[in-house]
Amino acid sequence: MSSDLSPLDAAQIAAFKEQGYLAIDSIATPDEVERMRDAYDRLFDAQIGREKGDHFDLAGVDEEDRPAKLQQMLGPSLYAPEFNSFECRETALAAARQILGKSAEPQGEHAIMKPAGFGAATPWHQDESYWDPKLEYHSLSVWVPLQEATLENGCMQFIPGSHQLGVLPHRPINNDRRIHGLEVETQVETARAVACPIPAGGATFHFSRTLHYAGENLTDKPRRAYIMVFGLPRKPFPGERSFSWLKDRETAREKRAASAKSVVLKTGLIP
Ligand SMILES: O=C(O)CCC(=O)C(=O)O
Repeated sequence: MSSDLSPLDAAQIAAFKEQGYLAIDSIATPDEVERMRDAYDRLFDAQIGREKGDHFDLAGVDEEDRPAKLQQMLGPSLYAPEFNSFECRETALAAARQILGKSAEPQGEHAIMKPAGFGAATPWHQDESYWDPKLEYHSLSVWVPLQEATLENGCMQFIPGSHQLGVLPHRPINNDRRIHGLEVETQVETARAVACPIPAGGATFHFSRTLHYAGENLTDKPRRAYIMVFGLPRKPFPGERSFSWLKDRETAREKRAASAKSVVLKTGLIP
């Protein structure tokens, strides 16, 4: 990384724009990673935000008496304000502005934790498939593992060039409307997938249409990732579009959010 204000060099920016993904070895110092991990574990141990629908099982039916296979938390900084002061947020924003332009802004943050030993795979998907189809997006995510990310614990994998596709048809995992997580319906050319193992405090970047996946966690330690979303101010989508897979959902998370009137839900950005 060349400097805090220009974290990416020209070759990295060009590669990202061409391939739709990028991996770098460092965006957060070891000391910062340790502080982030402490805050992260505190939030997940207490399942903070669950009653508002901000903590849930992305890959299962999210019932109270079943262990969550793929835990997601929306807006961790709402519950642990120290996330706002971690320097990697500024660095990631600076990198996003190098790619998208100066008007790129933070558009959300979340965390995905794969529990030790049984953390489920995150199926192939495009983030935009989760979002309001009435809006147009020029967005990217910065994914930061808080321990080494490996093939064994579920590092990120990408299909090069897939950011050039439109939004492909998706469905809830296993076609079960009670499950929050989405999977792409069309066949993915997994032989073309590029796995990106990176050290703790490294980062992968992907556009909102880049097809991506993360495998199961087969290790005896949790796989923690903190994810920041940045984008240009959203505008109305030119023309008609609707995402049929977002209709008629019946997730426990949405029910909890509706009864608690979750703030994060209203942002419409739930990758
Ligand atoms: O952390 C994961 O398992 C998946 C992350 C992801 O899908 C994302 O950041 O958009």
